[in-house]
Amino acid sequence: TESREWWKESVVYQIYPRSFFDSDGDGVGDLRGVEAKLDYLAALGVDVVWLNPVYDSPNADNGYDIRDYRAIMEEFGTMDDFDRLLEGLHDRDIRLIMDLVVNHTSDEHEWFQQSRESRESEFRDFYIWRDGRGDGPGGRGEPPNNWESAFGGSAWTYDERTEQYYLHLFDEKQPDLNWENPAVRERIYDMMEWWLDEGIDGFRMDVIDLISKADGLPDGDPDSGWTGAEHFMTGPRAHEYIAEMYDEVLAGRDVMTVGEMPGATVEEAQQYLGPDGDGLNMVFHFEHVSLDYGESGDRWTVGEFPLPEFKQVLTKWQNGLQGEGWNSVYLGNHDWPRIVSRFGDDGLYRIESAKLLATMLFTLRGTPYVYQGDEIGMTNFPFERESQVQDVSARNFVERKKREGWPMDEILEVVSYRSRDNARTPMQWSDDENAGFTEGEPWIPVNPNHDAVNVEDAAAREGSIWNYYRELIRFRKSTPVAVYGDYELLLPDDPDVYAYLRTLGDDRLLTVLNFGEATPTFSLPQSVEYEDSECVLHNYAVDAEGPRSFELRPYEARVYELE
Ligand code: TEU
Repeated sequence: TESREWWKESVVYQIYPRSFFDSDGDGVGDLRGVEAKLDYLAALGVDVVWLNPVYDSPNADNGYDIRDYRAIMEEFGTMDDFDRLLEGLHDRDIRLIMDLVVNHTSDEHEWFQQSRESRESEFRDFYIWRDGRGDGPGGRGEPPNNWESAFGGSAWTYDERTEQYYLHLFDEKQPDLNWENPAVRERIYDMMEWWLDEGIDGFRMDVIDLISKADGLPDGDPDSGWTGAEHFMTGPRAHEYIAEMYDEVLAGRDVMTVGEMPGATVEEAQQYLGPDGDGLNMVFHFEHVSLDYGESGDRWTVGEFPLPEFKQVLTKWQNGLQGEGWNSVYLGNHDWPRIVSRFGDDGLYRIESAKLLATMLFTLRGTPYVYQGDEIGMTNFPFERESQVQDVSARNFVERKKREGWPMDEILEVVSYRSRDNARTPMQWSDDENAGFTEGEPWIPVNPNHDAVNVEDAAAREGSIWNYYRELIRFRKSTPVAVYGDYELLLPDDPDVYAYLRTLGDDRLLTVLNFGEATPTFSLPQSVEYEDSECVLHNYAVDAEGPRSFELRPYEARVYELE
């Protein structure tokens, strides 16, 4: 049987501090702003906060380009503010996990500054430097291989000073660290220990499956969605490094870890996690959130989103990690569009569909992650102008398409669906100016729908999305089968309905989710027998009859306890 752990029973709430709450009127959210909302988090009932990067950074990628791992970004506050926040969380029995970004640093990090100084620098091998290929323009040669940056363009940038290229899988201001170098690993482990000694409760590890690059850095398949990926997603020594990190830093500490892994398969996850695995607790895999990638194989074309495939992917992970690890359950975060806009309906059925998605998050097997604002059903941003696009990856897309001669309205159409900015607009606290997020000028525009979609309204309104999240959180806490129950998919081929059963001893939970506007009839397979049933969660009024057969309303969600 599954071992009982606090991080399996927890609900995680993700805070993107830049957009959460601004305490000092400079238009940027900050640590004191999070502190000011601690009672809000406690009222919602979450157990763990995951804080996106708050370290000193020039913000080429909003904090994912770290200049100093042991200092707080000035805009966000001071180390004192951090300590106060941590204390305030712990006082409320809420744990804190921090983003650990160690695939790369900022090019302004002292290590890189030294590394780029000369080929003889003791920090040279902290990063990945190579000569260009051939003679190329100005004698620099072409980039050492054909790998692409996740944000578009070559993954290599030429540096005049020492006449070599350095590798960056993300922006050119995010040079990749060289994990082959034991001195790099040692510095990282020291830094992790330093933060754990500060009293934090774990890490969300940014793109941690990318840290090992294949020997010789061979060219990648140019037709894959991310050229080079097969040579750096779970590269040859990824498991070894993570197991080492576990032994050196994490073993024996009561912390929680979740590795963000853009390329991870179930089999790889089993090894990162499982009982004989590398020691991580959870991974964020990308399979269910990349199903609608179009013909480009990445997020910049829009494809189909078939429910049977979605169910099949989630089911593969539910079953694949049974006894072999533990799932993280998420539908969005700061890198994806708003979940209700993407998987639900942000118009007529915004409330119903937001509740349906929440029902799924809290009744699958795994630890649920709630991204700030999803608990009030925040939606994508209505982009109208190019100047509204801020995210580095979306900006690069806009520039690329402009060069290709695309009309701006077509570019903005894709951006509206895809840009990470959608999830980064300020948290909507009230219907006041700037949604109560700041007294100043917000760093990114507030969604105009804050007049209707905001915390103040939702918290006071019976039947709101917010109150439903609260109910779900309480439900999960008091219902062991919702946490530990085995998972079984029902009606795999049903194109409209996602239904599954969770079983723990004599306890059974049946979840039925209607993913659309159609009104299909649900029929519980005869093999599932029960004497009595009670509908314990629902987003419409439900009659007393059992779940044997009933017609579903648009985006209807029901959870039954079966006896
Ligand atoms: O994201 C990793 C990642 O691969 C993507 O989701 C990325 O946002 C996408 O490819 C861009 O189009 C993590 C962080 O969550 C993200 O915010 C950072 O930008 C990225 O790593 C680099 O640190």
